[in-house]
Amino acid sequence: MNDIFLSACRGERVSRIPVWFMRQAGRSLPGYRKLRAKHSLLKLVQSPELAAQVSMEPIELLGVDAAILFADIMLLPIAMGIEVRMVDGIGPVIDAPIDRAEKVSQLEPFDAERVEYLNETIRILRSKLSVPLIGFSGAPFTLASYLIEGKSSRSWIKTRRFMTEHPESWKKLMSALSVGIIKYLEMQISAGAQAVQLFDSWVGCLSPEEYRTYVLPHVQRIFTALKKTGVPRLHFGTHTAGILDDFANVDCEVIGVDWRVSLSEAKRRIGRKSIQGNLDPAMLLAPWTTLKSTVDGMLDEVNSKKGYIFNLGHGMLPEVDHAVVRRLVEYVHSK
Ligand code: 1CP
Repeated sequence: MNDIFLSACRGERVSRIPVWFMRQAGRSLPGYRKLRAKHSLLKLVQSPELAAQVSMEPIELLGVDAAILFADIMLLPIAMGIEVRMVDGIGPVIDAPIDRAEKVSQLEPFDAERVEYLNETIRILRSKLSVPLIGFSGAPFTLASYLIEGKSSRSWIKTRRFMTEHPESWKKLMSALSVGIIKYLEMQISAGAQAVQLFDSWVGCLSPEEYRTYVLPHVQRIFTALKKTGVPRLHFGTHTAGILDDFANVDCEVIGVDWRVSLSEAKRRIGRKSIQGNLDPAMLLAPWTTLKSTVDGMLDEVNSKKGYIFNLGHGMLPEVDHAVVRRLVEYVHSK
């Protein structure tokens, strides 16, 4: 069993730096693409044998030190009674978004039966994997942004307007999501997930003041509730340089950062927690010499085999060549 990822999460010294990549399962990999040619994303996610196969592919092909459950952040809203369509080339679409304060009550309590298949996927993975399995959920802000906007956004105007116009309804929405997230992650941990990551992909659009007022208490509640499970808890977001002091000030083991902040600055602001990141995903498309010198720079800044997990600063792009990624994993392992 290779558990250097878990050791690094807990801040222990490891023999070599653990590596995994956000969005490593799917998109860029040949086995996944073959399966996707035959099945929809939701069909794959709901078929434990196939989903497990997708989670396993990067372990063999890329040589990474952790597997991530093949699922999507939108499974939680689905388990809370929201109808979500996954549209190719766009992402999640909600035809009846929560675009008015009265609609918050449409969100039902988390119903584990609606995502029961994940337990089976996790059990299959645990019986086959020789690296730890990471479970995950979207964070309340990022999930709320899809529920309110109805689809992907790069300005989140409706979300931020909702937040300031209807602070009480916003609180209700964030609380309902947080309770659901806790149950959802507890379910994954009970089934065998050995670490959990909260993806707050879009929260970096907020000011530090907004983050503290509208988001932080809810995220804190989630991490506090999960402490008793004993598994490492990872908190990831992008564009978080402006809010990093608050973002990192939650009760968790690992903070994931993107490439818009240097690892040395992030380390300074994060303090004693472990750090995960932060290669620009586009760097995987650069010539090897450029990629290598960027990675050398990152490793120089970290300068330690304690409390560091090599990862991207955001998800792996579909265009990447897995031979390059494998070479990179071997290179980081050799350092
Ligand atoms: O490693 C993996 O790719 C497998 C598991 C996984 C994960 C961790 C999927 C499957 N989705 C996610 C997380 C996820 N989903 C996030 C958080 C991480 C991030 O920021 O990238 C987010 C924001 C989503 C929402 C989502 N689902 C999007 C993004 C839309 C946007 O606003 O930009 C998309 C395109 C999807 C569909 C989806 N989910 C997963 C895959 C492999 C796909 C693509 C489907 C396909 O084209 O085959």
